[in-house]
Amino acid sequence: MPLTIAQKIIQAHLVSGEMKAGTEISIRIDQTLTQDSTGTMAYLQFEAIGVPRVKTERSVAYIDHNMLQSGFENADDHKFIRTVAYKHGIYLSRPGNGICHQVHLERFGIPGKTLLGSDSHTPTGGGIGMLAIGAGGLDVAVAMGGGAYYLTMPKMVRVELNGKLRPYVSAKDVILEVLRLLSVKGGVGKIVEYAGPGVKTLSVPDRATITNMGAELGATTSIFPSDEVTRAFLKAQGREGDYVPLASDEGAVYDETYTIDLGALEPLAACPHSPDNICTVASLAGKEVQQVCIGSCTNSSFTDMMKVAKILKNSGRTVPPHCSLTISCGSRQVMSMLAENGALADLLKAGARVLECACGPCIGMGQSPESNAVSVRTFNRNFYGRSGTASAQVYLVSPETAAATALNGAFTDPRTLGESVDVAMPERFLIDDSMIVPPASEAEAQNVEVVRGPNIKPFPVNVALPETLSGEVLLTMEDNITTDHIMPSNAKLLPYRSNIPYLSDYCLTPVDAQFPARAKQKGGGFLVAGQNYGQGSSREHAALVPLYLGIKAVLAKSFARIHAANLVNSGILPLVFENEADYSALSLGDELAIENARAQVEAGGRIVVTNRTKGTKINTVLELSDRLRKVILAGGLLNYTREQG
Ligand code: MIC
Ligand code: SF4
Repeated sequence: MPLTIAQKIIQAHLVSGEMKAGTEISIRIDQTLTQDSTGTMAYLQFEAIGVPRVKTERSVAYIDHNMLQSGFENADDHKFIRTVAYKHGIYLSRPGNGICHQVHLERFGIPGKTLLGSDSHTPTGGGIGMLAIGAGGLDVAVAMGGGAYYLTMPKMVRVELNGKLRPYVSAKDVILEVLRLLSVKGGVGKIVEYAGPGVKTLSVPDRATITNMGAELGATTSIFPSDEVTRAFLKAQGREGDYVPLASDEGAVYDETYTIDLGALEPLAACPHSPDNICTVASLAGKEVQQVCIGSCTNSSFTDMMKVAKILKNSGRTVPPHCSLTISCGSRQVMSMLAENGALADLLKAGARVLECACGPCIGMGQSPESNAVSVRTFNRNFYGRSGTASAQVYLVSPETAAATALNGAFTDPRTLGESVDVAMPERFLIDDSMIVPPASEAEAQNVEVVRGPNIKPFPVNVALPETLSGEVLLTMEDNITTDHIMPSNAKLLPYRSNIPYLSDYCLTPVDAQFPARAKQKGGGFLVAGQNYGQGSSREHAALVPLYLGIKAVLAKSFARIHAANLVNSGILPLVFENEADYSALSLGDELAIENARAQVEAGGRIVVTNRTKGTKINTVLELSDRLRKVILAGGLLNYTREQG
């Protein structure tokens, strides 16, 4: 049978199940990555599993998120990650070496391999032909321990790219167009594969920009073929030996197909507060902008930064006083090359505030804009409040649009700059892996002490599912609630990623400031939500903190993939309304109960929820495999894994 690229990789890694869309499969994981803001928890869970040394081909721990050290907490967590990685066979990419996805693409990614990462933008690896999937930390911990990764076999989407991008239109505009076509929930349960003659016109960093933001479609992952462009990139990284060609078979079957004429695209922007709220940059032209931020795992490659440097240099100008321009390179490799070829000086001359190679403003780690600011970013998420300034309006654009906009302090279509800027892919990148620390040898590892700071608190573990779940509706929410709503992350809160009790006072506060106090006073209860609940990040804190607050089940119209998995891993029931009209019939304070909960979960399928206040019954569906129902019965994945020995 002819196969798609993703199906070929899945087939080669299949541990259980059949490649039938919608059914549960499990796959062997070759590589894992963690970053620090999810990693501390993932390594605590890895320790709890009790496997002494990772069983993957390559596991890498990155430190790139919690970089502002305004107290001891982040530095202590870095030390924990450094020592735990050294002990258990994990490579460490030290703080300063760059953003996990960019560095992984440069130094470790291999076409045809599977990569599981505790970060939702792990699909960046799809740019080099990896099957790269984002997951909660516990799933990554299990994979490090040699366990298979379970997922629902996705449907296949083909995006056919024709033609060639015009000057000043770039990869970011391609993925913004895909978001316009499919929306933030259009990719749930699907893998997006790029194909067609346009593919060869895109470099690996371009492809990685596109697969990176496939996360915003809710897709399981996105992937490009591995071709001569991939080979050239790997060769320039001194890794030609890692090259493997990959393409879909003639006649491979896709569930959906879209066609994009690259030559017809124009510069686009995602408007507040959703990555699929797309308009043209031309339609925003002239709107004043107070901040421009260039970087993040979406757009921080050498070629992106060179284009920005050239645009700024060609203008000969400095950004106007009302507009702040920040630049964060994706990796030490990128920044070193800019330093060596003089482009860094061009950026500084234009007035850029050059930040360290890290996530930085993308996760609100500093650079929160002024009140009511218009902030234009090359990032991938513009969710409400994520910048750290609740009143800010964040737009997502390409590096070219960002540079042109910074120069004028107002939205500018980069095509108005005139002659195009061309940046060739380097034939050789500057290779220096001295900030990557290999793990201790097995013998040496015995004597390595893992150092835990006082900020590391035990994480909550659920109990086996009781016979009856009861409690009040503690919050009702709209569609598209993000994990940034559920567990906000910013410079003030990120240092507490290993301190669930502390974080619990901020849970869902962007929706309702009273929620944590109410949940604590009522001793837990239920959450009610609309479509696509939990979209965005992979942070399992968005499940662990509700668990700590006593949340028993979430009733929603639909769930985002990673968040639903994190809820199950925590033993919280993700229930989907059988009849969407029941959503509006639920009110804050309604007393709900799930009677015979164990028997209902064991039977699978429908779960009946009683509304004791209104005297009604609500039918919901627990769309889980037999194995996941057992996970729920055990009170979460950790209990289940222990039960299985
Ligand atoms: C994000 O972009 O939202 C993050 C921060 O990288 C998260 C991970 C986290 O919350 O630590 C993600 O994308 O998974
Ligand atoms: Fe870091 Fe932003 Fe990428 Fe998340 S999306 S990994 S915060 S750069």
